[in-house]
Amino acid sequence: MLNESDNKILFLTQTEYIRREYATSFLPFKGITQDLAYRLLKNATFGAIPHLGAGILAAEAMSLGYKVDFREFYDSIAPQNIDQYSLVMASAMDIGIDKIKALATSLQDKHNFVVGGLGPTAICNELIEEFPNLTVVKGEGEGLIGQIITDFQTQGELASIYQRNQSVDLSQCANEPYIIDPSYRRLPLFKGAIMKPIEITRGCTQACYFCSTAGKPVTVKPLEIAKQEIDQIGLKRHDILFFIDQNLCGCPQDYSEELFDYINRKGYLWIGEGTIADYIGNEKLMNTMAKNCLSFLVGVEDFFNPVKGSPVKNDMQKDFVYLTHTLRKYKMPITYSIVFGTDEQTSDIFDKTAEMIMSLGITPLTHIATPRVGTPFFNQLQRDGRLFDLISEHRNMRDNIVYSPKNMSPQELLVNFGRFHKQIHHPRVIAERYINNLKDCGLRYATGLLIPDLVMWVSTLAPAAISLQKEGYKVQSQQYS
Ligand code: B12
Ligand code: SF4
Repeated sequence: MLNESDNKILFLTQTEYIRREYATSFLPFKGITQDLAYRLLKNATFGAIPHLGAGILAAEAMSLGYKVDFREFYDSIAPQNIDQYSLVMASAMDIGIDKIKALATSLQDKHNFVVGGLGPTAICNELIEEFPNLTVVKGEGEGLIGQIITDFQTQGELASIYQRNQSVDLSQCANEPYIIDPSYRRLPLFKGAIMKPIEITRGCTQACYFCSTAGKPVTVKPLEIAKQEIDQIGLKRHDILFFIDQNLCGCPQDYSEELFDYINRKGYLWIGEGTIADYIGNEKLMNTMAKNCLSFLVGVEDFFNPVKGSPVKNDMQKDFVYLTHTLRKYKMPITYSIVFGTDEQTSDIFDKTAEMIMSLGITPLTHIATPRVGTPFFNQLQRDGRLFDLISEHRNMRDNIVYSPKNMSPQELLVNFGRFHKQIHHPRVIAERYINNLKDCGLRYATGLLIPDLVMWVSTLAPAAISLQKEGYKVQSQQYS
């Protein structure tokens, strides 16, 4: 049995969107100034989004009398600081797998270490084979924390794998008390953040071949519960409601209209992402959504080649010019997610894409196609023997190529990606985009789109340039207008 003072859980979760070493490596200042600049950047952008999944799990532990402390997953923590916790938990995406393995090595034999999230779930069996003392939660963790704590208290040891019998159905979330328990909102990680995460749906209507969520059925929270949760967050004037849903447009249209009307009446700003093409024909809904939206991410991935598994993305491609004009007319501040390095693309994709972006004046969020363990894309690359770099941290979509694309060499992809960024996220181009957006659509629209532009500039251009330099490549600059 545990003493009262032992009832403490350390929860390690990723909160850095832009890894500290990347963001600071190019800053001209050093020491405290560098630290301050990094914090400012982190808090003003996506880096300050707390992990909602971890909050929900913390609520469950707290309801059982446990205290939960959060620490950044990548921070190093002195062993004596770990000793005060009876359980150590960590959440990791695919990118954090190697860090999970390093933590499991350092904690094994001494601590009960429980891991979960998309990363460990995808390689659950491999992990427990390599680390027999490790506990992996496969898939969603709701309801399992209680079971883990009970096993720990009664038997002193944990099973290797915990898994729910059924996946969470958000329409029944009233039966999953931790999802709607607001207690974790009072923890410093959540209270202190400007971006307040909330989820309305789980799953997605599409099945993109590179995505870990593909094929998961969509479930939606009852509208009254969603509104109640928004009220419970207690947003302040400068806070932003961040819908973490993989695809917010999985909500029925009348539901979304009522939800965003409620948000508008409260005067809250919000950010989200989804397959907006599903909604675009509904003028009333679009106007309601656009009113207080600060930024909405739409996955297009490629303007010219089909996206396997996504009928909506392929339809968007066909009518892309109309789509962008219509969304601009609604003053909906959209960033378009674009991916380079897929098997369909040849090296002319960079110039064609840059021309399209510049001619339409849209804001892109660009990534290097990156295989996620367990997806059809990953399995295909593995079957073909095209994965040459298995370091999980290199799957960061920014400055590393971990596989050989079909129609270009990894070097060609990296060099062109760096060159593309020099053009599209050049400070002059960002400034021009900002001024045009300001003139056409006003301050909220322009500022909402400036944030992702700046994030791209910092998070991708700098590391891309650094990595190109490291590799000895010369980036040729070319102008688009
Ligand atoms: C908020 C968010 C972030 C935040 C916060 C990070 C975080 N830890 O969540 C920030 C901005 C930092 C971030 C960064 C990145 N992110 Co992100 N992020 C999300 C987002 C939108 C929400 C996460 C969330 O709360 N989900 C809801 C909860 C309920 O689900 P969950 O997190 O999976 O948690 C459940 C289970 O997995 C499980 N579980 C999870 N952890 C644990 C731990 C334990 C101990 C247990 C028991 C159970 C458990 O229980 C939870 C409840 O059911 C998701 C998309 C999404 N909707 O999930 C993407 C997502 C997780 N991110 C993703 C990616 C790719 C990234 C980046 C690599 C992007 C980039 N280009 O840089 C970076 C990585 C940064 C880094 N430093 O390495 C991918 C991960 C894909 C994968 N298979 O790995 C996702 C799925 C988006 C996507 N569709 O591509 N992200
Ligand atoms: S639309 Fe987005 S969340 Fe849905 S399967 Fe495609 S990439 Fe994944």
